[in-house]
Amino acid sequence: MTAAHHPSAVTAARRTHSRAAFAHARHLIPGGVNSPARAFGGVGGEPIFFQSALGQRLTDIDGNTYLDYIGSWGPMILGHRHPRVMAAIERVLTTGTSYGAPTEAESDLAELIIAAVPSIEKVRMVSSGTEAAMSAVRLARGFTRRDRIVKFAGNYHGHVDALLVAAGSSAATLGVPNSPGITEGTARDTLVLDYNEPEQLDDAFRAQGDTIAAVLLEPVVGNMGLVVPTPEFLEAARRLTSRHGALLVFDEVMTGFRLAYGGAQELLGVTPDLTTLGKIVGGGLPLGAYGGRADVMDHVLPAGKVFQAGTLSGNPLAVAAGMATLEELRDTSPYAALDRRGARLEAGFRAAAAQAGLTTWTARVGSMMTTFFQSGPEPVPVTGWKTAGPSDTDRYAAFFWGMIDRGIYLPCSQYEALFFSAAHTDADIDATIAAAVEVMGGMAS
Ligand code: KE4
Repeated sequence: MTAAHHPSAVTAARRTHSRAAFAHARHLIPGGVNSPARAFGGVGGEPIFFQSALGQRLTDIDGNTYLDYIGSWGPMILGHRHPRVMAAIERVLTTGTSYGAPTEAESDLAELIIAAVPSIEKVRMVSSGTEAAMSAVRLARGFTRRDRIVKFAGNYHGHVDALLVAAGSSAATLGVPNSPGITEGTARDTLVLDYNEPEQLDDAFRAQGDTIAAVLLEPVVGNMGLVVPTPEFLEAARRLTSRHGALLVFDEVMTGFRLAYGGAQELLGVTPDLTTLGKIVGGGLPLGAYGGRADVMDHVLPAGKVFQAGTLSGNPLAVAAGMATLEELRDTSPYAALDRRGARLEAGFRAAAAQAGLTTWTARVGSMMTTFFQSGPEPVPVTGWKTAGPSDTDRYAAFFWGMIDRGIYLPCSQYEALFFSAAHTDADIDATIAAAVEVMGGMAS
């Protein structure tokens, strides 16, 4: 279903500069944006252009402020312009921002990542989550000398050719499961199964286990909206990959340092062979990473023969922002407070939907949450793309715009998780719930 247009009538007049900026941008940049997730395709209307942010708040170019529940799609777990992160960046501005040569700071960040993430013995830095996923896939194929990759419908791993098949995130929102430009040859080596259906994994490994290089998954899914794995699913993925000599790869670009300091794998108690990271690990600057078993990572050039490279990989500015962010998370451990506020927000949204007589399914882990709007009489548990896909995206769009009218900036797609930061206060959460009560009340079927 494509979302009907729900431009917020109440405040559209307050976003005249955004409208003009968008009209101008579209002449210069495809779709007027540098990433489709920002284009508001899933909620109709036009994207809002921003000029600044501080803590939990964003300010658009018309001067309107919003409580930020995207946080740059995950990186801003400390809130925008955290003093410790800003100070670290300012220090680098006095020395140099890129050398194309090694620096000690990269080893310091590597040590921090290795100390934090249970599965990582060695790590390589890159410049995005996509690059981390692309590199991990190539490494898994090079290490196992096998071709096939297993991924799951509704999981998104960046715009990697081999993985842009039935992807979640903006690809799912835009209803483009297979992007033009992906060759048959590429897609042939990617097996797409259903998340949380371990019997499909059993069947795949029984049929072709000796051709599978890796199973790649989001250990808690953000990219079809939030979906939690069942223990049986993760157990099957770990057991079957071990038994058949394939690698288990956790894509923790979203969940890394978000759900716990050690990521989803610390919470779930499952140790993958490789982990990809992004977003928080760069503190909002361009930095991704992939790491894991040393015997696997030592196959990466120049230690081994699997090629991977990057001009700006591990650059001082991004490393400084990442270091400061991870040190602050290590020193302050905001996770219990994030979970407490998350529980408050979850209870508030559930109660608001019940009060309005709306059918919804809300899923949450820590400070990641999604309320799925559904069109049936009873809530349907969302366990994978088959139950996420049929969500009522028009209803979600109406909710989104109603919240925009009240200064609450939620993800511009039903198939995304919201994030909130350590800067969000109890009062912010309560104001968000109050807004949801009003908006959902006005949507009552
Ligand atoms: P980037 O290349 O965008 O840094 O990371 C790709 C990626 C990989 N893995 C996971 C689990 C991810 O969530 C992402 C990127 N997430 C999207 C939001 N769902 C980023 C927003 C965007 O594409 O603009």
